[in-house]
Amino acid sequence: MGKALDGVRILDFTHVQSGPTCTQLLAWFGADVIKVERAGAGDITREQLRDIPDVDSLYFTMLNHNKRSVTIDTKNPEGKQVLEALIQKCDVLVENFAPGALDRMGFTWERIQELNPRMIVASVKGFGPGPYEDCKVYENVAQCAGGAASTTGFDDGPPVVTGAQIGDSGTGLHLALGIVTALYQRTQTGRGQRVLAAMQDGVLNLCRVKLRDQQRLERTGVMKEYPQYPNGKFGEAVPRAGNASGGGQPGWILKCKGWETDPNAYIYFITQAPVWAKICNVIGKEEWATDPDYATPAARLPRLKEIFAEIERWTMTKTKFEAMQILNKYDIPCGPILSMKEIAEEPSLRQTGTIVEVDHPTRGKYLTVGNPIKLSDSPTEVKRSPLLGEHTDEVMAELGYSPEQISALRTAGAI
Ligand code: CAO
Repeated sequence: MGKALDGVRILDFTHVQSGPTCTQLLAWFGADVIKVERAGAGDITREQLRDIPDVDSLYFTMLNHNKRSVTIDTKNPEGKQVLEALIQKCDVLVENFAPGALDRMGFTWERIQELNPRMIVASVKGFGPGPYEDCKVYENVAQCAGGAASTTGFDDGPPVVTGAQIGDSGTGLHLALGIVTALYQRTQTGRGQRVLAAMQDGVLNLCRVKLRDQQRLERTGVMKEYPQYPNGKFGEAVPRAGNASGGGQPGWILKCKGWETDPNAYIYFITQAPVWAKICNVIGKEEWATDPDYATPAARLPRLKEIFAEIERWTMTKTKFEAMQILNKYDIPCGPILSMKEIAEEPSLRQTGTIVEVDHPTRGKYLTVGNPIKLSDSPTEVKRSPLLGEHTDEVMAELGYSPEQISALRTAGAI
């Protein structure tokens, strides 16, 4: 079966996490992704957080599936010529170097346009134009500058970053959408264009509801679904909301049976208004369904702490999975707090290809997260990440270089 992006060639100049997540998605959708790395070194993540000596790390392998790897020294004049040949052959160049690095290499937007006017140049940067545009940025910097850290954690503690890599992988997703959109527009215009996804912007986009709350706070001085209400104080900026729901249905994380020894024996419980009477029945507080102090969402808001404490008395008598089973019978929205171990072992995630076991020539078998986006006419087959320079000769031959030329370029240190 064909793939959605069959025939699209991506010159993948990405490294670390944000850019590689983007090009991995495009590869899963069928694009030919040619990853350019420096000979001898490669993407720095190949050697970061290694669990097996001298073997590509899980950090690298889990972000670079379905790609080909070529080594080119793009600062060597002959290496530059190889890169020029690749620019002429590819549809998209994706990069996430520090600001200005591509220009310093001699590949400005103008130069790339000269070489290939259809080329789409897609970049991840930490910040868009403005005071921080020249800064190097990693995940947690973006989380802090994009509004996530100031709104995550508990009110009596410091700002907290989240384990979800919203700065890196989140921005990679944004960039991937920008690229396929630009490819679509190119079918009308015949022209390439620049695509920029700034990590601060990507994080802020994911924190959209917090900017909503900032404006609500400025207008009303209070946010009744936040744990600070009714007894705490609100300041000028959106506070950290602990585990409160970001939406209009109050929720909280509650202890389940075994919480004393299992750090993940918890459930997220949502007191959705339409099922309030069912919640009251399940927890044995039938009278709350009609009591005017509890019967309406507005009446419940100042009593959320007391309500969740009462629900928790019930959840503590059940394991998180028992609670799930009971609550789901009544359509009460809830979710178990799953550990990574539980997720890795979950059979249904294996069946859908969301968790995939991959074999690697030097590492052996390992687990990875497959494509979270499922296309019915373009199924994803997850293929192992390339070894450093594994496809240099193959790609050079496709560019028209003879074996003798390839060998000369290698001797000259260009590839
Ligand atoms: N041949 C020769 N030189 C190469 C090369 C190749 N194949 N590939 C890269 N280089 C060079 C670059 O040209 C650059 O050289 P100059 O500094 O002389 O211009 C140099 O390698 C290093 O690039 P860098 O500055 O991007 O790398 P770094 O490790 O210092 O910084 C990072 C890493 C991530 C902080 C930075 O790239 C960045 O801010 N990127 C944008 C934001 C981003 O994507 N951050 C998320 C990363 S994932 O957490």
